[in-house]
Amino acid sequence: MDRIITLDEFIIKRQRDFPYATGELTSLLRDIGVAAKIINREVNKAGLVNILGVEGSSNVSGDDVQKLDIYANEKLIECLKNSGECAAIASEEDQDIVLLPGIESKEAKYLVAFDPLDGSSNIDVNVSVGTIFGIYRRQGDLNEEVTADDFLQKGDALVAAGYVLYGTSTILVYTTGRGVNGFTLDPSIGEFCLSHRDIKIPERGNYYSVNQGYYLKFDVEMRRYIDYCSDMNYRLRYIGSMVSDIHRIMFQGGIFLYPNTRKFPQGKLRLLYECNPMSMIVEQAGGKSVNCQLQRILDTELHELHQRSTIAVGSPAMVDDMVEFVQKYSAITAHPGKN
Ligand code: P6P
Repeated sequence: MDRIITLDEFIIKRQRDFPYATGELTSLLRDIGVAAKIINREVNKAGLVNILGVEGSSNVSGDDVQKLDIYANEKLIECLKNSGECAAIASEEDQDIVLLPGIESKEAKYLVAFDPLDGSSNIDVNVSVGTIFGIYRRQGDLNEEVTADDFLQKGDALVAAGYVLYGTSTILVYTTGRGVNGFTLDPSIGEFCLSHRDIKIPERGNYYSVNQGYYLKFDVEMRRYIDYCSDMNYRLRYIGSMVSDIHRIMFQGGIFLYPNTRKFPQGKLRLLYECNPMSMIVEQAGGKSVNCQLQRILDTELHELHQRSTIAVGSPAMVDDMVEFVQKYSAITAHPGKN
């Protein structure tokens, strides 16, 4: 049996790969790991909330029962204050950015964007949910106060990205731009342990992941591609949690699609803290990620904090197929994904 390598140990060992690294990113990633353990504890007993007291009430121990995504948001913010490396946060749960108090001896160089509990409506029916995070470096003068504009960076500027999947087991998957590694939480020792080294996404797969219920609301070119998936006997798997659906694709191959619909003409998912981090992870594992205008997600200009985007992400050969269909059935000229 391989020696146990904990997330902390792995992060510190990898820090040596970065000549300029001074441990700041290491501290940030470790803060996120701590928050993930705390969130995991609450997610795992969510089903008990109804025994302990419904949300909005106080439970048997007198604590106010919170919606879990608010709880997750607060825990991530709390933990990210620890290291003093994070200057500000952008969260799906907060309309504006959240400035973090500085620590005397520190000059916080990083910004963290996250969706604290993606797919949280699945909680009530005991289906997996996830946390998505992306870490950017502050540009410009560190002495200036952070504004929302500091977050308006392309996904290619991400220094690190990751997700935590609270499923049959809890796994943290992250990249700092040198490959993708997965760590499974061992509750018996309270540590994330290296379980999936150097993840590589299959070139192709037999799964496609899209909300088929919107089929008639998709553009004709997307409907033609979905018909092709069905003709190829690909299996439809759609959990309603982006992290869960993409995690399957990371290991079994496939393509995840959230195209534009009448309700979401720009797409539903958020570029800053959903599409960009997940796209960095997939690309680092050898996959591709484009929007339905065939532009590479990580090249997409960000104009506002909660900007939405369409997305087609997953096995490179399957994203290429989708691009071909869209080109063939529409007048869109390709902005080819990363070669
Ligand atoms: P729909 C969850 O609400 C989420 O943001 C993603 O995790 C998921 O992929 C998508 O929305 C599901 O949206 O419209 O299919 O229910």
